[in-house]
Amino acid sequence: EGKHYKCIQAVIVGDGTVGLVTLDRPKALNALSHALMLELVDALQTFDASTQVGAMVVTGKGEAFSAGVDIQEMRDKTNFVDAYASRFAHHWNAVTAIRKPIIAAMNGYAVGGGSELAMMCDIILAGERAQFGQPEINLGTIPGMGGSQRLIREVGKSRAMEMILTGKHFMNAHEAAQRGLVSCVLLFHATFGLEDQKEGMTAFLERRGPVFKDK
Ligand code: CO8
Repeated sequence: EGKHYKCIQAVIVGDGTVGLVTLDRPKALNALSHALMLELVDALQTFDASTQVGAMVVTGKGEAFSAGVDIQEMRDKTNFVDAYASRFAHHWNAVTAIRKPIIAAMNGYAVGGGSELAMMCDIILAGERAQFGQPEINLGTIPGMGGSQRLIREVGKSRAMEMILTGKHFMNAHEAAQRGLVSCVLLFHATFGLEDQKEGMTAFLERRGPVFKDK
C-alpha cells in the first residue's frame, strides 16, 4: 500500500510497523532533485502521522544511497538573491522535524547532500561498500544542509574539515563505524571467514547445539 510517487517508493513493510522509503533515481545515483525531496518529506510525514507505523527506513535503489543535490537543477541557480529568496532546499528541514525514528540504510555513495540526508536520520546502518564524502568544494559550493555542523559533531573537527575543505578523502564504512558516524557495518560476507559460522552451520546440520568460540 501507500501513496504513489515518481521519484521514490514508499511502502509499509514487516509486520506493518515500518515505513520503508526507497530513493528511486538509480540512473542519477539517486540525486536529490526538488521533486524527490518534496516526495520524501511527504512520505515521511505520512508515516509520522500513521498510527500503524513506529519507525522509518530510508534507503537508495541501485548502487548509491545518494550522490547529493541534483547538480543539473542547481546549475540554473546563478543568482544569490534568487537562491536566497526562493529558500532553496528549505523544505529539507522537515526531515529533522519527523518525530519517529528514521534509519538510513545505505550502501555505496552517500556524498554531498546524500551524506547530509543520512546524517539527518537517527541511525545510519552502512553496507561494506558505503562511502561518505562532502565534495561540494569541487563544484564551487559548500555543504548547505547541515553537513558542516553534523559531520563535525559525528567524526570530529579535524576529519570533517579535511573532507569539507579538500572535497577528497571519502570515508569508508569501517572508518565511519569506528568514528561513530554509523552504528554498524553489515558484515554478512565476512562471517564466512569465521570458525563460528562453520560450527553454527555444521551444528545445525548435525542437529546439535553449536559450541561457539567467538572466532
Ligand atoms: N546530480 C545529478 N546527477 C548526478 C549526480 C548529482 N549530484 N551525481 C551523479 N549524477 C549522475 C551523473 O551525471 C551520471 O549521469 P549520466 O550517466 O547520465 O552521465 C550518473 O549519475 C552516474 O554518475 P557517475 O558516472 O559520475 O558515477 P561514478 O560511479 O563514476 O561516480 C560519484 C560516482 C563519485 C558519486 C560521482 O557521480 C560524483 O562525484 N557525483 C557528484 C557528487 C557531488 O558533487 N555531490 C554534491 C552535490 S552538491 C550538494 O549535494 C549540496 C549542495 C548544497 C545545497 C545547498 C542547499 C541550500
